Amino acid sequence: MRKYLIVCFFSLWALAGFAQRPNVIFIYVDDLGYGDLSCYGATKLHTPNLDRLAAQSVRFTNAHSTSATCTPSRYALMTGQYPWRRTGTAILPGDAALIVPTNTTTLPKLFQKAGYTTGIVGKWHLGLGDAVAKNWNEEIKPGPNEVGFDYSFIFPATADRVPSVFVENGKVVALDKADPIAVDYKKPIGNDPTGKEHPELLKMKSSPGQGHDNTIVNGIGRIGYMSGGHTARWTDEEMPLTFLTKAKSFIDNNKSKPFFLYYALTEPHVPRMPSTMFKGKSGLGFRGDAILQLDWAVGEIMQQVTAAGIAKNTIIIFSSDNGPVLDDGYVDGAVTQLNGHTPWGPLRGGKYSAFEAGTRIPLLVSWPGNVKPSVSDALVCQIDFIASFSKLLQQPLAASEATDSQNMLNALTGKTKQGRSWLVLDSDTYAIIEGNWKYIAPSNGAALNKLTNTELGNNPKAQLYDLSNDIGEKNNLAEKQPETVKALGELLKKIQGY
Ligand code: NG6
Ligand code: CA
Repeated sequence: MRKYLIVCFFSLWALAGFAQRPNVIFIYVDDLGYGDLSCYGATKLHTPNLDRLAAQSVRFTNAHSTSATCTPSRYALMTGQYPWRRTGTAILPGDAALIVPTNTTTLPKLFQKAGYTTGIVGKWHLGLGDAVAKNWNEEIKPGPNEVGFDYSFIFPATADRVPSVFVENGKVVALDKADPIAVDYKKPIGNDPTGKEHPELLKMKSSPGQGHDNTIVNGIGRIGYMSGGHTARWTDEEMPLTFLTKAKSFIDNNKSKPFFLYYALTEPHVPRMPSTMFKGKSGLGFRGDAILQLDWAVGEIMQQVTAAGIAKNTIIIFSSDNGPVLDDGYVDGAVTQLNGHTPWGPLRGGKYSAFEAGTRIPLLVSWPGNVKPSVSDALVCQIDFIASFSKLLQQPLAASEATDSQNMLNALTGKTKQGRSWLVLDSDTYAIIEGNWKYIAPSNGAALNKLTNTELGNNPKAQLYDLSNDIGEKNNLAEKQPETVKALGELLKKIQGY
């Protein structure tokens, strides 16, 4: 009977035209801009490994995260639902509870259902446990393992937030029980120095007014306070190798059966504290160095996949969770050593922004033998991976599951340049792209994020841009095209259910 089922299963795959179920490695980087890679036109920075990946990929020029910051984009990627459908999906503190319901269909659960082994290595930022108050010294759950990952090696929130520790399958790595961890985002705890009181102890200054001056870990002021867990605290310079080693072992351990690896690198998010190998290498300050470092990690993964003999049958996807930012909390040379580099490429705005640079991000999809290298301007979004993989894996989704995800498999694999007809984006405000039109809803939010020097795209008046000839969103056509404004405003409301 079992044998019969197995035969049946593989015949289905054969019917679908795939010899073997492909492995999937999804490489997700943090705050990398549309113009940050040489395969996307950067000339001041050279990212040869991503160039190599791009040369075997569909390279997307109109791909988006749903949101201009991390938590909501990752929520959408995991659940196939717009983050604004659920409250509490904005940037999370490091002690937040898990925001992905454990009974929701998720991208990794879909792979599990299809018989894959699933793993996450890297940044999580979707909360842990049932409540803010939690014991970091016992098993912490629910977390990634309860929403679809068989294996997890993560840090809880962001590299600039406490607790600055790794968590492997729910347990803090290298924790000394005699030195228990406590975390507080409201008031100082323990006796560790803070960046505010002891700036002389910092190896990298925090930017004035940005608040990265609480507990010092590894000579860097963080957001939030932690005490204890001294042996478990990470060393930023070692982080890339730590994650890479875990990702490589996951690949090695699972190479003989289909696997899904979500490899979520922290680069080039702050604090940028590259390893010695990359410090000063880019000539553009630590942000540039961090980009070279992530490029190197991508090359290492590609090499590992080749060495394991699975390159042909492995899909590698590369993307970023939101657009670029220079000064996001530390004085690290990103502004002063920019040297003419344009992380946002031809786009306006950046991280936090309703303008295109907030959410239009690099996206590469590689699958040797199955995906013909090309450039695609199809409108696609990370929210679509779950529906697209549901198609590829032949694991149908019920109407109530991943409700905002659209099957873009043919666009993602380069078979068509027809993508979505519309897409809703969020930052402080909402925007919708339909065809060449981009509508940004009126907002009373600040026009400029003064701390990061980012144009946020907020305007009390409606904005309408024709992206076919104004990708830099300079020419607001709202007054000239009131009917288009009205139609897009109504479409947005309809999608949002108002
Ligand atoms: C912001 C932080 C910023 C960064 C961001 C999260 C301040 C002033 N700024 O609130 O440094 O941590 O949150 O980035 O606190 S994200 O990519 O994870 O969304
Ligand atoms: Ca981010």
